[in-house]
Amino acid sequence: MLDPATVDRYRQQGFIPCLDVMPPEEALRLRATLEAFEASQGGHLKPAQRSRAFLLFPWLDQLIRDPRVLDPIEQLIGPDILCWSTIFWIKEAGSASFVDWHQDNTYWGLSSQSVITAWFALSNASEEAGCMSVIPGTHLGQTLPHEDTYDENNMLTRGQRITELDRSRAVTMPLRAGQMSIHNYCLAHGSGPNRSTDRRMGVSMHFLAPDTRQIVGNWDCAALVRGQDRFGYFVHAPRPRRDLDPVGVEFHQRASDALREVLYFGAQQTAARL
Ligand SMILES: O=C(O)CCC(=O)C(=O)O
Repeated sequence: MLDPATVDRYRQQGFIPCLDVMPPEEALRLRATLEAFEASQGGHLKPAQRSRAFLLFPWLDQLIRDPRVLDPIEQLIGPDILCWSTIFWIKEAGSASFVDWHQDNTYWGLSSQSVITAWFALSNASEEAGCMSVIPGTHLGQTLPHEDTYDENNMLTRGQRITELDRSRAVTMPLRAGQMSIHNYCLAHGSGPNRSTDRRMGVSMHFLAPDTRQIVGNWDCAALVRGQDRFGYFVHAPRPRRDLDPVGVEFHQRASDALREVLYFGAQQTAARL
């Protein structure tokens, strides 16, 4: 349960740096499940398996519905909740992968200003390992100009970065396995490389209220994870019963295509249509 001061701070600053979700051992079991899957296919996740994998893996389908994740989200956006997407953010030990400063509302094509990301740590995400940083309050200001760099180490689709930003106010959000941070998707955020000796593994979960519309493309989906959807703007995703359940895999293909369109063309279309 979030106390009123924390809710107030979230509204003003746009983030909650650290919430306990589950004990580290439980999170490390989820990590082991994911790593066993990776090993079963001979290495790492395939690029298409990074996004919307709640359609592929029952453990992730359960995490996006876990009351320990959803109770704080409900306090911030209300009782009816859709999960629009999830993304795995895995930085290998000692890797140069980073996420440049960006605001997600500039390219997700969503009509709401209140979309929330919960970033859940499957391993320890220390400053050394490249945990996330945010610039408090930027969710309330103007959307900042971005450019596409296509930098191969920038984990964002087009290597996006905010062109000018005062980083002196940045706040880091280190987490241990089993904790999560929360941020408004309009908030400027990013993360540095992983200089630690372990993989930095996290999954972001993106929650919105059902009155939100997708304004890019003709079709989009989301999982109804709590309450009711009285609007019907998103097709509801099916739930996988086992890893790579054929029903989920087929739906995931369509969902990934739709998401790719959003992530590549969202910036132009969002700017043109908002
Ligand atoms: O995992 C990271 O370092 C960045 C994640 C991110 O940009 C996000 O969750 O919106």
